[in-house]
Amino acid sequence: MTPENETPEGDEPDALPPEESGADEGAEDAAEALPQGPTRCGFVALIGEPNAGKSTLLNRMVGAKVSIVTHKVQTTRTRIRGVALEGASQIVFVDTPGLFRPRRRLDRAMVAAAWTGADDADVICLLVEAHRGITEGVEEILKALDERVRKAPVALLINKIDRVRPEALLTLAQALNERRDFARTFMISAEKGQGCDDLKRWLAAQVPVGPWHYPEDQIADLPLRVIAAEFTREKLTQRLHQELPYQLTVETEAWEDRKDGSTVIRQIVYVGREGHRGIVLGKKGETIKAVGSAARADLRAFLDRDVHLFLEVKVRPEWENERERYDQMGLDFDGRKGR
Ligand SMILES: Nc1nc2c(ncn2[C@@H]2O[C@H](COP(=O)(O)OP(=O)(O)OP(=O)(O)O)[C@@H](O)[C@H]2O)c(=O)[nH]1
Ligand SMILES: [Mg+2]
Repeated sequence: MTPENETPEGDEPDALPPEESGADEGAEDAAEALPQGPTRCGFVALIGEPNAGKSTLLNRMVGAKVSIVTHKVQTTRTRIRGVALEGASQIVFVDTPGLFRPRRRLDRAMVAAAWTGADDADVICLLVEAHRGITEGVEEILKALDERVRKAPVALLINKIDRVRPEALLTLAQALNERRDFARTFMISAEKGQGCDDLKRWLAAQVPVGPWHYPEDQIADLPLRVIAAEFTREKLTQRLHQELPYQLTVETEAWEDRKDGSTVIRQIVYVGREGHRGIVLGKKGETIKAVGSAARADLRAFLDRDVHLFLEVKVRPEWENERERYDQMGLDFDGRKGR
């Protein structure tokens, strides 16, 4: 990944003129995609209850799978930045862990990371699930928004509109707008795409004028080894039941890009108990084998190269209380702030 703050062209892309924006590479139809007017760049935080569809939306906006998605709550554990372009705007979407009432240390670190994402954003998008409406969790988030967000505009995104009848949407939008003065309300389906183009165009106009933070072809700002570990955690979460997905973590231990064009990745799955190790391995190692091949397929697509993935499962009873594990995830051990 390319370091942050590296600009797409030279030192002063402040008002990136079209002829310096990569058009000179050749293709005539590239002219159509040239940024119009001064460049813009800013951070858009996606917040909401667990499972609201934040990561699904980030991936749609970026156009690639950057953040993992499962049908279970509390999938995302840290802030994940995905970069999207719209006209002359570079929009840095910040996916955050869901906001919920934390119980354990890991929960506290996750919720702190989510709020840090919101505090640092130019625009905040609050996702509310259309079919669930104003839950207790949504109420709490609205209250917290009132208390801590004063400057940044907050847009309301009613997500999963494919799951409800249109009449219900208007009532929900009205009720939420009575509760808070949102900068805009969008009805979207992050999964199916409805409303997402409008949302992206609007956000592109909201982010401040300024140079792009990332090179034109960068889509994520997260170390590759973390993305790789996340892909494996997604597959584990999809296959394991009850509390187990919440009681494990995955770390990339070794990464080797070989001359033959392939990459060798070694990862460790940390679990809290011996019994959990057996479940993660599965009968004759079937579960871990299936997880490995599904994760490898995602990694191949993401890296666009052949991948050899080796997974090891280790019992580490205290992993949730080890600072090192949080550092690896980009979380603050003390739950004060995120990355
Ligand atoms: N029907 C429908 N399902 C959706 C939509 N958007 C997301 N989902 C599903 O909702 C579930 C949760 O999606 P995620 O993107 O992981 O949600 P999240 O807000 O990132 O969840 P956490 O990381 O746990 O906070 C997944 O099963 C998605 O496929 C949508 O527009 N319509
Ligand atoms: Mg998520």
